[in-house]
Amino acid sequence: MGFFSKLKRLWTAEDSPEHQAPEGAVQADAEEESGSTEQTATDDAQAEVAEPVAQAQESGAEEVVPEPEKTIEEESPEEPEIVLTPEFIQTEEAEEVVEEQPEEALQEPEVQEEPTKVEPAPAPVEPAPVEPAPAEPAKPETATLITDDQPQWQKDLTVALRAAEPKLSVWLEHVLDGIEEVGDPLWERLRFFFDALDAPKAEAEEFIAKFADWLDDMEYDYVSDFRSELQYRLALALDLEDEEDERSRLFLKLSEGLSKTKEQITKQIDGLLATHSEIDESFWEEFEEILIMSDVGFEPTMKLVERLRERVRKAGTKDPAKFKEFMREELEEIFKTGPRITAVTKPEVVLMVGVNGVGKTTTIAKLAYRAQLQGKKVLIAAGDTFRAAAIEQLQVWADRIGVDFHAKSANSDPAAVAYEAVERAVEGGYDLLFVDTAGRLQTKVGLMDELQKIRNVLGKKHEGAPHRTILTIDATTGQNAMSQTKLFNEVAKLDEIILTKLDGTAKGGIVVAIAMEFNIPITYIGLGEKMEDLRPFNGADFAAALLGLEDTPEE
Ligand SMILES: Nc1nc2c(ncn2[C@@H]2O[C@H](COP(=O)(O)OP(=O)(O)OP(=O)(O)O)[C@@H](O)[C@H]2O)c(=O)[nH]1
Ligand SMILES: [Mg+2]
Repeated sequence: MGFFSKLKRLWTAEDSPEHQAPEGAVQADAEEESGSTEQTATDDAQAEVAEPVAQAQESGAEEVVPEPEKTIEEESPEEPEIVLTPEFIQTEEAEEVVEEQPEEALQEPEVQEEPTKVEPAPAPVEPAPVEPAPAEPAKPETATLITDDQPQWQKDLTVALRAAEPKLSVWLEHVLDGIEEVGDPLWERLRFFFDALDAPKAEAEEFIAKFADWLDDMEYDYVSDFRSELQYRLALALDLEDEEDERSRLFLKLSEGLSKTKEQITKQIDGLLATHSEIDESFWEEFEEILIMSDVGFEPTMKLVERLRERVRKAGTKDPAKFKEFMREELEEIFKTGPRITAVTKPEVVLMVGVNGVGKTTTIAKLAYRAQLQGKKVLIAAGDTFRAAAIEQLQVWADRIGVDFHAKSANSDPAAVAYEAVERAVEGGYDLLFVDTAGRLQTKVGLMDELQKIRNVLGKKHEGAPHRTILTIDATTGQNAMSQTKLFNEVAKLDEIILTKLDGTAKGGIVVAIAMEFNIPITYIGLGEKMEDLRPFNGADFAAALLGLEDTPEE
């Protein structure tokens, strides 16, 4: 992310056409830059770029490529596994669960990029020592220079970028203009773009080389297949995820991802509003029913209704037209959590917990991927030693996203894995260590004891560890999520919750229930299996998307 920080000062207002330096300024700029630009652009890194193989998959960058992965079913048939199912936890039954949940073949999500936002950064031109400019007096230099000896595309691109709205998506539009496939022209364009952003060459080359490797792995050939990933990577690298540009992309994704839940909640609320001319008792009764049916749960529903009644009362109106706005405000309030202390002595240790099959392992991969794109040095540890397949699955992920991996053999002590991993992370100067854990064990008590042991070991080896204990919850389990959260919070003192699989369920109301019942921040939500489908949770956006309202631009 380092080099990209400079991006924000580029192409500033002064650079916009109207503000261009007088006379030959553009030219001059162009010249200065070109000096550095062109040189960089071409030669170096190209060689290493692997040529992605044919088979472009068409669904755009978003498709997950089927990966050769391990299937969970590899477990030995004769050891009837006792699974700690959500139901088990919910009912808090004795200790053993009878049958195993049908395990799906794990899909290996491929690495995907997340769209990042770019901010408009007009950058003042800086005078740069360029090539000996003959006749002309010293000219102010600009980030992007145009020189006579540049190829026409570079001149055109420079002009286009200068005139463009300073947003990553718009810039990318210009950078990729006319490029349809992977190949040297693509790498030259990217190098030119990085140069124009004044990015250190080594970091730019690293970015390009990693991206080329990824394209190769994915066998993507066409821009249409990887454009989204490229934007995602740039946004993370540039720290632009909060930009409006990127936010609207996310909002769209959120709205789409929540479509089933919206079907349940939004449509019903719209129907309620359409059939009531005022907010009266029958309105509230029907509203309660809608919430309960949407998996908000009984108690949270009662609380939410009470809060809304109060809000409506205070507003002194019975007009149903205002109701959604009230509800949005209330939900935003509910989703708000206090500031968190994020400063820790590196490495930051993240312990992932949750019952079987909720998405812990794939979520670790997605988080590690994000962190890695943000320039962090990441280690992931296979603390789920209960099944060999779990270790392999994580290893495949680590290899795929290019982060380091620590494991011991199957059935070894998870606490020992955690101990070694944290030691390695400290000694190796890692920024982040993710520890995966088993979601199934012989007994619930066994699972909880094990988590406790892992926590103790981590804390002994590295102060404050685990710094974040994250519970992953499968949103499709609806109300079971409540008992899971309660149970894990008692044992593992949760710092965060991540809700996965919101894309496949009408039970998204559970997000509201969790937020109301536990004072634990929801930090990410899973909207699909691809890497870029794990997104930071934004309460205001979520509330708006859930209610079918407009994005909240100021956020
Ligand atoms: N549709 C969708 N699928 C998801 C999401 N997150 C995870 N999955 C899928 O859920 C399945 C289970 O994910 P895992 O990461 O293996 O779950 P786990 O919690 O590690 O499971 P165990 O190791 O068996 O306890 C995989 O097929 C994932 O691709 C999501 O947000 N949306
Ligand atoms: Mg797992």
